[in-house]
Amino acid sequence: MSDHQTTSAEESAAGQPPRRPRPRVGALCGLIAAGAALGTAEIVGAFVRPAATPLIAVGQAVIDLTPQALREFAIAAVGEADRPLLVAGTAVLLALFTAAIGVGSLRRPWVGDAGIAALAAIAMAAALTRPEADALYALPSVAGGAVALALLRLLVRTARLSAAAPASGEGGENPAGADTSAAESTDPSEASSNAAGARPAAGAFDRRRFVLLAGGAALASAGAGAAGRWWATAQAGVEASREAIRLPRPASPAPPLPDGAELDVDGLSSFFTPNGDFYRVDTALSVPRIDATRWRLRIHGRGASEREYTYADLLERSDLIERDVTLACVSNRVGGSYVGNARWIGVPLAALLREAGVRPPGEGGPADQLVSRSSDGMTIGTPVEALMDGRDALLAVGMNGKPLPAEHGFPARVVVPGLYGYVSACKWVEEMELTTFDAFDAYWVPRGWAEQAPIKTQSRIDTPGTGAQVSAGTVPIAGVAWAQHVGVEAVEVRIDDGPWRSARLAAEDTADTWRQWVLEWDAEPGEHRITVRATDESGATQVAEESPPAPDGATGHHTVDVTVS
Ligand SMILES: Nc1nc2c(c(=O)[nH]1)N[C@H]1C(S)=C(S)[C@@H](COP(=O)(O)O)O[C@H]1N2
Ligand SMILES: [Mo]
Repeated sequence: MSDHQTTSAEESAAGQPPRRPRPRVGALCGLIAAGAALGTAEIVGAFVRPAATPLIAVGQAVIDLTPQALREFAIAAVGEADRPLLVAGTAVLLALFTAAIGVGSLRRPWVGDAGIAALAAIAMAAALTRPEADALYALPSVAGGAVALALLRLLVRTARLSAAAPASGEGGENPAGADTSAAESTDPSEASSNAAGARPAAGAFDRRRFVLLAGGAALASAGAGAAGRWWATAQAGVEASREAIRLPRPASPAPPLPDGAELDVDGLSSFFTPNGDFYRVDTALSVPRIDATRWRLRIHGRGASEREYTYADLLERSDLIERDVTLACVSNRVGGSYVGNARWIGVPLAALLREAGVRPPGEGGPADQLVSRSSDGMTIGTPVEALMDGRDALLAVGMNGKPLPAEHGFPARVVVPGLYGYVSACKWVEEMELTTFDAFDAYWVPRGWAEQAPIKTQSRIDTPGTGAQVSAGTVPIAGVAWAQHVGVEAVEVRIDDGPWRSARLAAEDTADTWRQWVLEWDAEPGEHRITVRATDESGATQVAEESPPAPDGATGHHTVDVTVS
């Protein structure tokens, strides 16, 4: 064996200058303690309250507390990656912080205690302030914090005391390392030179014992993590039960898609958006996994006699309908992707409300707002009048022939033609309360979004894409246009500053769905800007004036710049 392989324990045994643990050992202690905290919280959370694990709870609190402007920016900047980015960002901050407290606690153990207590308190506060929180939401953070506290102390003591032992009581005489820590805190770069052996009184660092302990702890945390994942798979039992559900044939099926409703153009959105491609917008960091056999929907409030429905109640009803409805998000930018079209199966919401004795305001009913609440505490406020005015407002259970995917609200969600998702489309809905707009502000309203928000008429160019290089000659320009519950009457396209030309519209499915359109363009070489605008059946044409999504939906024309050669 060569000399290069001597460990520090062997070095000290060989009488070489003993070492004090380096800062990076402290950092490692901190990181391992953090890992153990997360692993512990993960496994406790999995069995108690999955949404209460620290990364999820803190990330969720960040989502709810982030000022709207910043949120808009984050969504614009990173698109749908904002969710993983948020979790990763939280994890990185946690890693940096715990590494720092690990280093600090090498000389001042209270730094570790205080740091971890602070982290656990933050995680606990974040979990307990979730709208759906109960006392058990504190448990993952408390358990994780306790384990981290004990482990960090143990690791640091192993690194410190075993290091101090051979140096005849250095640790006892100078427990806080007062002079050394003062020197090192003024100049961090000095710390590494000290650790490199300049300080003679420091003891050797027993690497073997430390590695055993640290490795064991890391392994145990990973094991806890794996157990958590195993539980997640066990929860996929919820997924299996979802897959096994047979949706009944609706009493009123959707009429067949008319011929010519779907154009055959490369790059054009398909008429029906497959479930796997359907945009997803919600505030949930962990998708609620709800067992349909235990799910209940409660309807109550002003002017309503309380009613409760099970999932089976819904499926057994004789008034199930199937309808094609295009869903859109208010935060969709002009030309954006937060819009999709699906064939939904559900119970007419008006029928459920009538069963509860609800009358719309137009008939003298006392409630003008229906507040839907989801299992994760989202609140969405919808005008009762719109729900009962004859449109196909649904409590949906099926999406494109399948039970709702978990991401899209299983077991049941609301779908209302013509209203943006944040004022209608509550996923994972468990409660509907009849109230008034005066009496209650739903989730997004105090965050700067309009109380009521019908979907604005919009059009989008799907192909060619912006920045595309195309060859001169005939180029199909195609896309989709929507004016839910009103209907699209015309789509026009303009090249550069030329005249508006009528695009060919695909056949209309219903006024509640988007419509594809195409224009054969005789493209001439050069740089060109393509602009689109739609006119709805009320005769209103999309305005050119650009306004941002907040507070009630973006306006402006979608444009695409292309190079023709
Ligand atoms: N529980 C819950 N439901 C929700 C939301 C949410 O954050 N939580 N977001 C709403 C918004 S803003 C939109 S646009 C639609 C999006 O539905 P999707 O994700 O199925 O496309 O869901 C609505 N329903
Ligand atoms: Mo939305």
